[in-house]
Parts: sequence; structure tokens; C-alpha cells
Amino acid sequence: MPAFDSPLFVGRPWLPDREPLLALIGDVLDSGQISNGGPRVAELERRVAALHEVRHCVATCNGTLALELMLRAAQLTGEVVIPSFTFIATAHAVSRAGLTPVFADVNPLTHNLDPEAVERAVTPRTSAILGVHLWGRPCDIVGLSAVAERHGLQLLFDAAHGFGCSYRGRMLGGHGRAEAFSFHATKFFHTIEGGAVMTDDDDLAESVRRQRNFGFAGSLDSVMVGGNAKLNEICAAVGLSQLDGLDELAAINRRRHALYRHELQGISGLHVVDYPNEERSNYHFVPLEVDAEATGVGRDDLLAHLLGENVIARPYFSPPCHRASVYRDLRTGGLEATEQLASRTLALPTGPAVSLQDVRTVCELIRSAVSRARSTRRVHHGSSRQIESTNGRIPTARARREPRRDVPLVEHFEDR
Ligand code: T4K
Repeated sequence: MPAFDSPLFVGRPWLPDREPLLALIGDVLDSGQISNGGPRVAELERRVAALHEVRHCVATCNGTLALELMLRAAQLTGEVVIPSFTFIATAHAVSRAGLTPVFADVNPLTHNLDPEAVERAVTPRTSAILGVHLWGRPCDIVGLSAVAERHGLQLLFDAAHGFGCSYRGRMLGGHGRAEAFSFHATKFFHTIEGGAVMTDDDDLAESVRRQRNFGFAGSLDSVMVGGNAKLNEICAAVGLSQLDGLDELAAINRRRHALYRHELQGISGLHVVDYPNEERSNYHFVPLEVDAEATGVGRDDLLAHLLGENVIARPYFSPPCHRASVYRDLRTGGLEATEQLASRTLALPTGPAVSLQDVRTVCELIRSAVSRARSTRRVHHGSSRQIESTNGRIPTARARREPRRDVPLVEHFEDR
């Protein structure tokens, strides 16, 4: 029998009270305007722009198209430096905008682009840097800006995970020339499918608005090549119904994240990636790094074990983009940190659908997997495999618990 009767997911979409949402959807249907620039999309754009303290929020039908339209609006050429440790959509959006992605390494501590690696990846063909605020943790924007300035490059961001997060006190959305968000069902804030470009740049915003609607500029004359990337009114209503509850959602996520850290702290070789204390964060992801050498269990074995218990953890972001068949032939710099993180990182289930007791159970599963692996360490000799039994003892000094790091228990772990 698995530990959980029904599966526990990483990206379970959050939908607040159903009644007000159904009423809102009813209003949309009654109004007869269900797409093409209706009032709900306009209201959503206004409120989301205010929340992120930017002049423009241009909503799109998904995050990938938000990225692609943003890159096209920036009128780039040649190469764009991006991380490989990200969802494949980052690289695809660059390619679909007619540009060449060049993968640079990330900082192993922050999981975000390392400015020095970016600098090494820049060539005379480079026109931009596209940083990714992975897990909603902001990039080193100051460091990347300095590289961009030195080489005359544009700086843009994939902020797919960054809704409601800040960098140095300023909300994401207003950094670099523009930032693209995902409002996909699996995200902190969602419109089922959706996304947006946020920016303070009037020209870039106008270009994205035109591109998402066939190049129309407020009349039937198409002034540029455009397509259809509009968000519809029902999806906008789904988004509107969530906006007032986002602080509570972040608090729910934060409690789960803190509990995971608390439960797993001190186990040598396991590290729950933290969020910066000084910033606003949505705590939407619980990324766990698994050091196979120190724990005796590889990420993929741990994943298989959890899946068997109905814990649907996700090996984000593996394979990294440069290992995807479609990008294997591209030029890359050294990607050591990327390779290592892609082989050891696991996103754990969280969010309102996961109770605090669920979190405790998942942690118990992880703890017991590690302690069993440690008592049966496998030693590889060439192609033959020997089992080294330690009779249930914790075998090495490495396996002992580290002194507890100070994980502040800022919340009571009441079960909600
Ligand atoms: N840039 C970055 C850095 C991104 O992470 C993404 C998307 C983008 C750009 C592009 O944005 P979009 O064009 O997608 O707006 C998922 C999402 O589909 C994707 O949006 C997301 N990143 C990526 C990190 O995760 P998969 O292939 O892992 O999705 P899937 O279907 O396996 O779902 C993940 C988990 O969520 C599953 O365990 C089940 C659960 N789930 C999912 C859905 C859709 C549910 O419980 N209910 C649901 O309705 O890509």
C-alpha cells in the first residue's frame, strides 16, 4: 500500500471559493463578450500592473507566447544568452523569435544565471541577456545589468515563476527592459492558461499589444506582423477571482516550505532551497537538492521511491535545455553547475492541497529512504555491483546529522 491513497502533486492548481468564481463566469457569459479585449482582461491587466508596480501589464494566452512576443518587441538579432537550467519554454521562445539561444551556467547556490558565466558567453553576435527568476527567486539583477551595460546588450527576464516576488524591495515586472510571466494552471497565480509581459517601456508594451492581436493598431489596419495571443474573458475571470487571496496563498506555501526545511534540516546531503528573507516571495516551489554521494541515494532513486508512495515529485529541470535533442548542437560554455543541479534537484508537492501532515509524511519517506540507503551502501566495481551491508548502522561520519542550522519557525505549524 502506498503512503498516500491519492496522489500528492507539485503543481495542483489553486482555485478559491467556487461560488464567486462561477458568478463571475456567469456574468461573462451573460455579457456576450467572451474574448477580444473585453473588460475582464482590462481589469486583470490594471490590477496585476498595480500589484507589480509597473506601467504596463499586457496579458497573453500563455507564458511562452508572452516571452516570444517580448523578445520580438525588443527587436533583437543574433544570439541571446540564457540559462540552460530552466523549463524548455525559455529556449523555445528565443528560437521561435528567430534568435539563437546561447546557454550560460548558473550559480550553484542561487540556481540563477551567473553574471561571470554570462560575460564569457557574450560574442559580437549577442544582442540580449534573458535571465530566469527560477523558483521565483530573483536573479542577480545588479550583476547582470553591469554585464549588459558593458556590452551594450538588452536585459530581459523570464519571470514565469515570479508573480508576487520582489528584488531589492521592488516587485518583479519592472526590472530590465521587460519581464514575461506565466499564468499557467501550475503557477502561483493562474488563469488556467495565460501569461503577461510587464514593463515600464511604452513602446515595447505597444508592440506586444499589437502582436497579440494580428498587428492591429486600434483599427482594421494591420501595422505589423502579428498573431493571436489574446487571453480570453473566462480565463481573466479565473485570474480575477484569485487576486484577493494571494497573500493567504503565499502564507500557506510559506508554512509548507518552512516545515519541509525544518523536517529535513540536518540530514547531510539534503538541502531545501530557501527564499531570500529580505524579499517578497510566493514560496510556490519546494526545490530539494539531493547529493547522492552524501545521502547514498540518487535523486532519481528517491524520485522513484516517492512515486511509488503516490508522491508525484517532479525532477525540475531535468534534462537541462542544452541536453534536449533539439539543442544538443548549440554552442555552450561550461555548464558544470547546471549539470549538477539538473541531476540532483527535485520539486516536492506543496500548496493548499497538501496538508502539513502530508508534508511530515513526505519528509518521513525521504528520511527513511536516506537512512535505508545509508545502511545498504552500494559500491560499484566496473560493471559488477556489490552490496556493502552495514547492518543498519549509520555507516560513516558523513551520514551523521549535521548540527541543526537555524531554520526560523516563523509560523506555528497548525494544520492549514
Ligand atoms: N518559463 C519558465 C521558467 C517556465 O517554468 C514555464 C512553464 C514557461 C516559461 C512557459 O509558461 P507557459 O507557456 O506554460 O505559461 C509544467 C507547466 O505546464 C509549465 O507551465 C511550467 N513552466 C512547468 C515548470 O511545469 P509540466 O510538463 O511539468 O506539466 P505537467 O502537466 O506534468 O504538470 C505538473 C504537475 O502539476 C503534475 O504533477 C500534475 C499537476 N497538475 C497540472 C495541471 C496542468 C495538476 O494537478 N492539475 C493540472 O491541471 O510543465
